[in-house]
Amino acid sequence: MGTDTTALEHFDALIDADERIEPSDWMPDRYRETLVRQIAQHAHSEIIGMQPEGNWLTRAPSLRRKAILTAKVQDEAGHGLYLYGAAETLGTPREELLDRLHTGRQKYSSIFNYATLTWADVGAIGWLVDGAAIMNQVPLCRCSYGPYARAMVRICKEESFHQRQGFQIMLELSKGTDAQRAMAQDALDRWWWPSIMMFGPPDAESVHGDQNMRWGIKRFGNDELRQKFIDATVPQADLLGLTIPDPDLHLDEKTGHYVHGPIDWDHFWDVIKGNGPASRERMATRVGAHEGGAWVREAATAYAAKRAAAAGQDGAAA
Ligand code: FAQ
Repeated sequence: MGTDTTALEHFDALIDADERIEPSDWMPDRYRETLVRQIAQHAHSEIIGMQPEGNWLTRAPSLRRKAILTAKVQDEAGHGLYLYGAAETLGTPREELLDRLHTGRQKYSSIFNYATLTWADVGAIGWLVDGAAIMNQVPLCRCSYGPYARAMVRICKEESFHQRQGFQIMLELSKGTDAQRAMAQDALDRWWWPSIMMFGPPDAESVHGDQNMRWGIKRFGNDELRQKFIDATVPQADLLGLTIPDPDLHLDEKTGHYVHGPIDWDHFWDVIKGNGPASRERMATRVGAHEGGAWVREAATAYAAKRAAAAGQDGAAA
């Protein structure tokens, strides 16, 4: 008991001093659990998030666009890798984390439950989804858990490139033919509300928000980040000559913030329960890819075991 109290005091002191908690440090079980939950869900989002854009790799409008999109989708796989690695430092193996995803015990971001119907959706995802991801994730570079914070630094740099490529697609379409402008507007119409839902429920309904802010995992609440995103994005939509599909959206001159209309939170909760337009397809594809890749994992494990055995023999002979 005495030891635990001292350990807790040390942990609290590190948090109060805004220092990093490292894997070898003692930490409260709830801190560990919430980090495993958040980092794993973040990792799951990155790898499931490869699917909507992966859908357009074979139909990109030019070789240049195809190369850029391929690089982006590969980056998302890399983000998953860094994040599963960060989650594993908390003591839960990757196999277990993936099992939690595949059996529906852990979530992935609501945003990846929508279909990509046109090429403009690839632009809208880069512009809005990566834009929202950056707004949410830059503060995570200062997260109190060291391995997560460090993983986020590189992820955010790559997300910036993703956002720019998406905006550039939207810019080209919005300067194009009537049909291209209509395609860009249609993509904005379908991706706007899901993008602002990505930040999570309103603060009043956030389950983990307050505690995670006290622990320095989150630095801002869901509503504040959503507001920052809206404030940054409305002028970008103006520049594109596109209309945000919210008739109530207006600038409050006094606060300098945009005021948005009501968000359909019933729809959000329904989507994260697995009833989004593409939810079943996403999970079936993910589970199929995992099962199809079993031979790669078996071969890698067998190779590692053979090398370890050979090293053991060398050691015994020496
Ligand atoms: N979707 O109490 P809170 C990306 C859940 S990566 C699904 O407020 P918290 C890059 C939440 O888990 C996108 N579930 O939760 C990319 C909790 O349920 P639980 C992913 C959501 O943790 C771009 C419940 O609701 N980013 O886009 C969502 O304090 C393009 C109550 O919520 C991250 O994961 C949601 N949107 O705040 C890739 C960032 N929102 O777990 C490919 C890290 C909430 O108790 C292509 N995560 N829930 O069952 C975070 O910052 C936080 O976890 C929040 C939620 C802000 C997502």
